[in-house]
Amino acid sequence: MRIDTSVAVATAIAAKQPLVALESTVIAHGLPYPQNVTVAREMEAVIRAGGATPATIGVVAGVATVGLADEVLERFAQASDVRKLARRDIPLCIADGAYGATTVSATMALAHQKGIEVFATGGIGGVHRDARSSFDISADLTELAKTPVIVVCAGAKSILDLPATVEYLETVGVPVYGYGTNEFPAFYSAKSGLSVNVAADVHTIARAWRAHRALGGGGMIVAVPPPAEYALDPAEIEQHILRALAQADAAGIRGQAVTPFLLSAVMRETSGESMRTNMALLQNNARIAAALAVALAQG
Ligand code: PSU
Ligand code: MN
Repeated sequence: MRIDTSVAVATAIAAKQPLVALESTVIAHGLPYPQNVTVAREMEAVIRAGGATPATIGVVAGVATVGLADEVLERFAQASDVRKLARRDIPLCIADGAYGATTVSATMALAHQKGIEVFATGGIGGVHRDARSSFDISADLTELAKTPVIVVCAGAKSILDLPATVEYLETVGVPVYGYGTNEFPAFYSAKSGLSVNVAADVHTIARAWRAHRALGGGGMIVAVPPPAEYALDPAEIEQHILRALAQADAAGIRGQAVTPFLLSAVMRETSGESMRTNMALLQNNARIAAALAVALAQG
């Protein structure tokens, strides 16, 4: 299978320099224009400033691409014909010669093909609140179980059943480390009431990662709380989330459309405040991912 790389990404891979993968679904289906392309560029800049090479991943006219060019980022941010790709959606996107934005699962799969071990994003998918009846569990979790990539994120949004998500990750053997915290962050807020193991710094994570890999482990989560000055009140967010869930239910939203629907409904329900939190934590995660990639490259 053909996987194109940008010159910068190819050069960094050849020289064994640190790289950080970035997803494109957060651009195409997670945030509105133009904030989506602004934050995509800011994340790339933060990673370069941290001494690593950013590799934003997507499928461009049927070609899996690691290191999207800036004009392609712009297209992903604006176009309505960009598919949302979980791992299982990549093959048909390639066969159709279509455009596709990669979710966490698809980004991990393609990053791993190029040997990239660190990936920064906002929130992972997980077990949905109605999973007992809908069976809706994100493919991100099964990908984390098998594909050796470290996902630096702010936990997951509480549109999901966070306790069930954390339990699932334990069941399938995914280490979940709170970055300087023993609590799994709930994206907008640092607190979820769920305990995880603490990782003190990137060097500790790098050592744990080598041990995990030596044991044949798959993915790992480094969960970073949102920067304190941008964190929002969990009780207030819950009210917005309940309204978003009710809207999704009333509209009969199912399957792949559920997460993008809930994300935009929560965005509508909350003010510009939640957008600022979202952008701040994406940048913060990119910064920590770059430091981790540098620590791993130092051996
Ligand atoms: N959560 C967010 N923002 C996002 C996503 C999740 O706060 O943009 C995106 C990611 O790409 C994630 C995907 O991999 O949604 C999960 O979708 P699903 O629940 O359909 O598996
Ligand atoms: Mn789903």
